Amino acid sequence: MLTLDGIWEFAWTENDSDIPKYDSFAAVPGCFDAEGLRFNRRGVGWYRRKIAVSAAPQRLKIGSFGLHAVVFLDGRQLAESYLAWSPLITEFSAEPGEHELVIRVDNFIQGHPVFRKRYDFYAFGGIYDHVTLDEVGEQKIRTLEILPLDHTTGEILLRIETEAPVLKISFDGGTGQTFQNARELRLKVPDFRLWSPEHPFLHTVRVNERTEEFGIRTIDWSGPKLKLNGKEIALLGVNRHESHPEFGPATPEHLIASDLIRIKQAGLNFIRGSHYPQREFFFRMCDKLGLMVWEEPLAWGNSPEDLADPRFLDTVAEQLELTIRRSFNHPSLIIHGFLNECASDSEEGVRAISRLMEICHRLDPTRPATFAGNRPLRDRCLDLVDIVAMNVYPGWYGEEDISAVPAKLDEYAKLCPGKVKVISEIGAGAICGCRSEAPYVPWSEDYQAEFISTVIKSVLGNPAWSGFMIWMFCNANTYTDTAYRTGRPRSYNNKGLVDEYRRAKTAWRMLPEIIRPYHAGSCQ
Ligand code: ADA
Repeated sequence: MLTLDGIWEFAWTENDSDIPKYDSFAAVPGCFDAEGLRFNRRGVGWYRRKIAVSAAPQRLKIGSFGLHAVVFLDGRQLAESYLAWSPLITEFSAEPGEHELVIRVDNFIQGHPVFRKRYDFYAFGGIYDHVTLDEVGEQKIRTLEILPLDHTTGEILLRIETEAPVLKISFDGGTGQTFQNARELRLKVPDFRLWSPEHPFLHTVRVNERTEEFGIRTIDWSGPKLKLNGKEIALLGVNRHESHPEFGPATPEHLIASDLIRIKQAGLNFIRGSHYPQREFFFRMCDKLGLMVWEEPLAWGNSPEDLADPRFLDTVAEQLELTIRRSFNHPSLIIHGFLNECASDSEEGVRAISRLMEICHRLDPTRPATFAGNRPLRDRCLDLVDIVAMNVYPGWYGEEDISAVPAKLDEYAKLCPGKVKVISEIGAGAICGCRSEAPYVPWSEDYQAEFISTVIKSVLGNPAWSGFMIWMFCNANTYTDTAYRTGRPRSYNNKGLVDEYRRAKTAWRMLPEIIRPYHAGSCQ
C-alpha cells in the first residue's frame, strides 16, 4: 500500500463554480479552515498531485473528510461522497504511468444532506485522515467479518465474501485448515483468551492473503444490567469529539493516542464517539488499550421534517451501514448508535428509528443498538431499542442547581425497568482558570467538579443504571452563530473535562478519585 500523505498542491475557491488556481500547498491529512486565514469561511479546497500507477486495477482510499468530496483522475470524475467523517473508497483502472489526481472537498453546509447549521460542533473542511493507493488483488477476500459467539468456548462465526473457491484459514500464525467454497464458518479459536478492558487480548485470523485482528468477547443486553463476557459491567465513560483548535478533526495520531491513554489512566473504560464515525487509528488504539466504544453516523438534534426527508434519512442509513461494516471486527466497539437527540417523540421518529434498528440487527446480531435521546419522559422509541440511552442535563440547563441532580437521575432510572439503561450525556460548562468558592457558581471549574462528582455517585449508586458518559472529554469548536451562542463562550462547547488544548480542569484531576471505588465493577 502506498501512502499519498504529504504535501499536495492546493487551491481554495469561495464558490463551487470558480476555476481553481493552484498557487499554494497543503498538508494531507489537514483541514483548510483550521488555520486563522480561512477560519469560519466556507469554500472549496482543491488538493492536486501526481500518482504513478501500474496496469493493475487500483483502490484509492481517503480515510475521512468533510463535508463533501469529489475525486478526479486526469479531469474525469471517479467518485463523490457526502458521507463526511467516513472513508471514501474508489476503484479504478488507468494506463500504466503518471496521472493527475485531484480531491475536491468543500465545507458548504447548505446543500449537505445531513449537516445542519444548528449542529453544536464545527464542520471543518478538508481531508481528515490518510490517503492511500493500493492494487486490487485478484483473489481478494472482499469481506471478512468475525462474530464472537461464545466467551466460554472461544467459538466465532466467520462471514466471508470472496470468489476464491479454496480458503486457507489460520489463527495467530498457526498452521491452519483448508475449506472448500465456505462462506460462513463456525470455528473454535485454539488457546483463546478473552478481550476485556482489564485484559484487551487480540487474536489474528488469516484467510488466504487477508489478515484481521479481532477479540473474543460477548455482550449481553437482555437486561436489566449490561454484561461483558457474562459479567455485569458499568460503563464509565466520556463523550469525545475528534477536535483540536489547530487541526480540527484531522487530529494527529499522537494526540489521539495521548487522549485515549489519559482516558484509560483516569480509570474510565468507555468512549462515545460523538457524533460521527471514528478514525481507524482511534479504533486500533481502543482495541489495544481496552476502551469500549459507541460509534454513530453523523446526525444531531434532527426534527420530524429532517427525519421525513428521504435525502437525510437515506444518507444516515447509508452511513450507518458503511460504519457498521467498516468497524465490525474491532472488539472495542460494543454499541451501535445513531440519530443523536432526534425527534423520538414523533411518528417520524418512530419510523426512522425502526428503520435504523433493522439495519443494525440485520448486519450485526452481536451488539446492541440505540440512539441517545433527550426527551426520556415523552419518548416514543424506548421500546424499539436494545438499550435505553438518555442525554440529560439537570443542574446545568434550566433553573435547578447541583442539589437537584440525584433526585432527577433517580426519576429517570425508574423508566423502562428490565432494560439496560445508561446516561449517554450529562455535563456542565467550565472555563479553564475560572474558580469559585462554595456555593460554586456555574462556569467555574469548581462547579463542574462538584457536578461531575455528584453525577457519578448518583449513577453508580443506583443499580438501575449500567453506566454514564460524561459530556465531554475535551472542549470542542462550535459555532458563534448557533442558537446556543450565549452558552458557547469563545465559540467552544466548554463542557470538556480538559480544555481544547487538553489542559486539565479540576473535574479531570478529581476523576480518578471519584471513580476508584467503582472500578471494574457494576453499578451498586
Ligand atoms: C446535547 C448534544 C451535544 C451537546 C450538548 C450540550 O446533548 O448531544 O452534542 O450539544 O447537548 O453541550 O448542550
